[in-house]
Amino acid sequence: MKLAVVGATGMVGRVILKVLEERNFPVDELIPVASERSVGKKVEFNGKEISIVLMETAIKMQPNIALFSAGGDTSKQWAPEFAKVGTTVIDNSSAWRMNPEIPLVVPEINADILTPDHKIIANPNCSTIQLVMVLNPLNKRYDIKRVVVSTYQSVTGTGKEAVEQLEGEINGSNPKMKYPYPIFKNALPHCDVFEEGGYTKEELKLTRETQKILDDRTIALTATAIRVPVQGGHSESVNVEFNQAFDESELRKILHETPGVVLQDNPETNTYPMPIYAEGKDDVFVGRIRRDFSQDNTVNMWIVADNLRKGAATNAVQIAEYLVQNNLVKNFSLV
Ligand code: 2RA
Repeated sequence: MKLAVVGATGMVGRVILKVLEERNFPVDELIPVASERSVGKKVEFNGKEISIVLMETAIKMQPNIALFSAGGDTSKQWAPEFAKVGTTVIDNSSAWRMNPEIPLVVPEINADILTPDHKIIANPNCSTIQLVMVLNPLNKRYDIKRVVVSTYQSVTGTGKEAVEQLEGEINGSNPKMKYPYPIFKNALPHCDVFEEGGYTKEELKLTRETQKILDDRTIALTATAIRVPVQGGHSESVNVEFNQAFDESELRKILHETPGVVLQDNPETNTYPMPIYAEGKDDVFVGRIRRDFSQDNTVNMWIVADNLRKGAATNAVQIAEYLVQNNLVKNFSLV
């Protein structure tokens, strides 16, 4: 398998390489791709130093799969060029997610929609992935009517410069500002850019992507996305109203039995999900489960996941694994 990682030197790109190694993904030839300024640099993969190449070179090498994490503009321009040579692209940007022709996939939920004809596959937004991993089994059992979600998002979601701003503010080194305001000792009600109706793009992604992934436009969802001075992962306070009554112990059992979801919920022992615990793991952690006494058929939950792993790199690699395991990759078969 020839596999390209586009954006190999970025935060998510580096985690993709790590996850590919951890999961022994069947890579015979890794093709790390980055911008002009990274040409000549090398990345380490499976104990080898591999030179970074430019996009044009990578396309000529005709990779079977290309994992993109290089921003929407790069993906818009180059994903179709890879597709033309038969590469299957799994893209982590928002560029293709709402295109009706492009599948938006969380493997545990809807990988079965994938066919060999899908040459560009969209990886959902990190805050969406952890949310739908929990909503999906509950929607199937109790039919979700409405979701109200407030996110508390890690600076790693913005990237290296945001992490450097936080670290700089903590050690008092007067860092370059990535955010419009200090993030240390602060909370910014502003993730991504503001769009119509006073919502940010991040908040609209949660609504639109959730409905597409669950294939259920009847779900009403409103979100408020907040940036907080946290490194290890995104946290979400979620209020879910169902169209029918639910049994709390059954709801817990459903989540406990959902692959990729881990219940962490015992107030007596202060057991609940936290980013410092979720960091570096691939599961989605859920706790603080409690009936909303202010409204019938409604439950409150707290959901935490490492936004660079299950929220990005691991989900993308799991999509690639599904393609390989189901012989959906052109000119490649495991047997
Ligand atoms: C963020 N979800 O956290 C967005 C993109 N990674 O900023």
